[in-house]
Amino acid sequence: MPGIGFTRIGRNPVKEALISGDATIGGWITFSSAVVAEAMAPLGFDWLAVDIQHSPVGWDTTVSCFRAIQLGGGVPMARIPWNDPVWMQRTLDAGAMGLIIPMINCEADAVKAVANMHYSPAGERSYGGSRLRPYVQGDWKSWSDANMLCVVMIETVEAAQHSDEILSVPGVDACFIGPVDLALSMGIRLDQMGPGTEHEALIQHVLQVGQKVGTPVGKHCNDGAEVRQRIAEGFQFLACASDARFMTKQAQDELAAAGVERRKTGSKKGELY
Ligand code: 3PY
Ligand code: MG
Repeated sequence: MPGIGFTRIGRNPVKEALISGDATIGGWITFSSAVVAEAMAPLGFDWLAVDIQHSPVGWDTTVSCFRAIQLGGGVPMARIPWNDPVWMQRTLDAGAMGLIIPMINCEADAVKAVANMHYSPAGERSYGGSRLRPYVQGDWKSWSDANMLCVVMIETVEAAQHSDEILSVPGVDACFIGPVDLALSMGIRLDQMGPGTEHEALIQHVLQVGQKVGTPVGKHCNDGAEVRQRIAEGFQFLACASDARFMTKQAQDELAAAGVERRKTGSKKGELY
């Protein structure tokens, strides 16, 4: 009996799209649930990131989320807790096809991140039992070195000031602006972001640098309307809010539609999650 079979993974379509100059739209999994990841995966996101940095997700559940995303036809990614070889190498082995790496503040941080995405001789990744290996086309080492997506986060003033060096490091596939940490690093309140602010000027500065050096720029967006606006501006790697934001917003809307005035505990202006 042949069984139901599985699809072999050729190229990483997110990496290909970015290289072609296209925009990609991702979803953000904070609910620590493979069932949520499975529900999100077939909806049409180009990639889905499990947020290991800012959610209580455990290791086994992270693996289950990657499986669920893959099953639904999405590209599994993760935002790891730190620019650390242990997190990077374990998360890649667990089945991520790309990593979003927080707090990359200088060229050396970016060089370190890239090194841990690649096996020797190009990098410093240790070789082990990677979960995706049976699913890819061809030789695992070559596939992995060519297809893992390295996305560095620009989320401090220092990072924005060094964005030219950071985004010029070979192997940095894209950057992803974290607007909230960027605001905190500027010493401003979260309601001081938006059009006409210094915060927005820094975001646009990073976009211009990315376009100058040829590295795609992304951002975590509040909602679909912002994703659309940022794509029109030239951003290419956009995350649309989060699973938690979708659920709480819908719940609030439905309660309001039902005419129920209850506690207002939902996200406030400037909060992504
Ligand atoms: C931030 O806004 O700081 C983020 O990390 C968003 O993902
Ligand atoms: Mg952040």
